Amino acid sequence: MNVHIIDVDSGNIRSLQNAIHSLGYQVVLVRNLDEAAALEDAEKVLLPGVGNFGHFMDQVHLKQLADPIKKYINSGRPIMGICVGLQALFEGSVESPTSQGLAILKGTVDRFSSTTKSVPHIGWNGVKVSLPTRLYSIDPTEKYYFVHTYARLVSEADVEKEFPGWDYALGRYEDETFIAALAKDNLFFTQFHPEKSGRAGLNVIDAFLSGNRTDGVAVDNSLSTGLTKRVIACLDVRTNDQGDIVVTKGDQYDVRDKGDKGSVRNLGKPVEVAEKYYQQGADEVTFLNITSFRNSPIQDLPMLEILRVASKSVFVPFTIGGGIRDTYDPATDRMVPALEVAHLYFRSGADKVSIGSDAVDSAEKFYRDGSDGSSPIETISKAYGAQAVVVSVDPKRVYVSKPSETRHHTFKTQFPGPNGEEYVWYQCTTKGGREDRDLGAYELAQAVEKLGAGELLLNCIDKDGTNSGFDLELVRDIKSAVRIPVIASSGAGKPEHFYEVFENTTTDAALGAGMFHRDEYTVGQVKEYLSSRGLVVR
Ligand code: 1PR
Repeated sequence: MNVHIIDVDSGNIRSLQNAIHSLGYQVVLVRNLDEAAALEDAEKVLLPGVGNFGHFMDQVHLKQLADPIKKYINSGRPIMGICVGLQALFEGSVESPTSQGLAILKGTVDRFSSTTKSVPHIGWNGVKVSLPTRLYSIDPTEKYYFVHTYARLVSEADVEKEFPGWDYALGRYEDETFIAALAKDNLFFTQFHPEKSGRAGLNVIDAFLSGNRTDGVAVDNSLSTGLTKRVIACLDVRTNDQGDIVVTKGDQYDVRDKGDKGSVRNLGKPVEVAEKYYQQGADEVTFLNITSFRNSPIQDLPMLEILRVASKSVFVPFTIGGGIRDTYDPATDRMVPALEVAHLYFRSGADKVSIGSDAVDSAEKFYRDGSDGSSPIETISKAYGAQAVVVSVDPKRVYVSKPSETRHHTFKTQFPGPNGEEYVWYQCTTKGGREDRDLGAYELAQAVEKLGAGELLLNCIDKDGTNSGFDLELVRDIKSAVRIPVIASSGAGKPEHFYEVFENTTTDAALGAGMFHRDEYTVGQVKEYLSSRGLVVR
């Protein structure tokens, strides 16, 4: 059977295509009015949406796809919307008040409150389902991957009244309850990404495509399981001296062996390593192309190829970093905007892009001149949504005796410096730690949040590769600076370190590299340990 996907260029649809292929179906893309003619005979349609509601709906209207979609829906044939595809059901969204939804349901989509929690809501969340279960295998004992700032908020008490006749799944994000899925007659919509939700998500897509709406999953049905703690595996990728693309790992960013030859450490092939971590239960996989400041990503086709191949068998979110900035492309002799570079990655299977060096430039410019909407963070965030833009920070510790010695934000450290200095600030670096900048990580975090970043990947050069645990002080300090989620990174050496950072800070996720690459521990062992200590993990 052919499965038709409405493709309005809204983020990563390759993963959805790959998920459908892996289930044995063919995909036909519907990208404009001409191609919409194929909907006349379509049997199953998917409406995936990622990112900004306004961008998504405006594209639907611009490409004249709203009427063909409504016509298809009115014919009674099955359609499944995903993420913004669910939000499109409503009349509009506070995200883009001037853009019109499909208005199949009354009301608008709201924004999560960030008063007491990180927003966007990113990660694996449990759901509660209406009974009897008629939601295409959505299973309350599983967790599903959500990534969104906006949602249809609802109270548990009112949901039946507000959505009469609909089967529904609800998610709870701390103090707020939201619609996680809706189904009625031929309509099925999920706020989560089934194509990024591992086996549990593939089961949902499979049930929809095979028309199996009721398979009566046994339920432990409560709203108690909210967002889990995410464990992320990170692959630093670069070309070694033989010209092969390898996973490597540095000590404090030095990736060369200490011996005579000083060759680049080779810890495996990127796709194989990513598959290994997916099988072990990694909640996300991050690829950092660590030499991209020299090699233009436009020419870096192997990196794109790695993503394309990995996304065929790895069904959890991918972040890709390295070289996301306005770039000169010698092949076409033109400047390629960062938005276009990001687009290449999204089309190849990335869910988020991570911006490192360029974010420091943008933050400095922001403090100097304010914002004019042109920075890569802003342009990518506007088109693909804040949740698709991660800023990767490479800070290092600088000691001072008293705060007045520097204009940067400092705090009192429990680990005084070599001369007994009691205060520290964290200096931003660029180009893989090679260049020091006159900007603190705290100030950077606040600037990039204002510019539209949706998450911070917080490395720490002092801790990288040391196996001595995360820099808890740094994590706490940056968490206090922003409301967007923070991924703690650098220093993980054993499962206890993950527990320590989740218990002693409010970090949203924690990332490990070396300890996994050297096979000292598996991701599964980390999660088992966290679970044994009472933390909720997937
Ligand atoms: O500046 O936008 O082109 O992005 C370059 C990206 O590459 C940045 O995200 C930067 O952090 C990364 N990068 C550049 N050089 C290096 C290097 O190691 N020489 N790697 C590098 C950063 C740090 C983490 C690492 C954790 C965990 N690697 O990603 O995975 O520290 O390690 P551990 O668990 O073994 O301690 P741009």
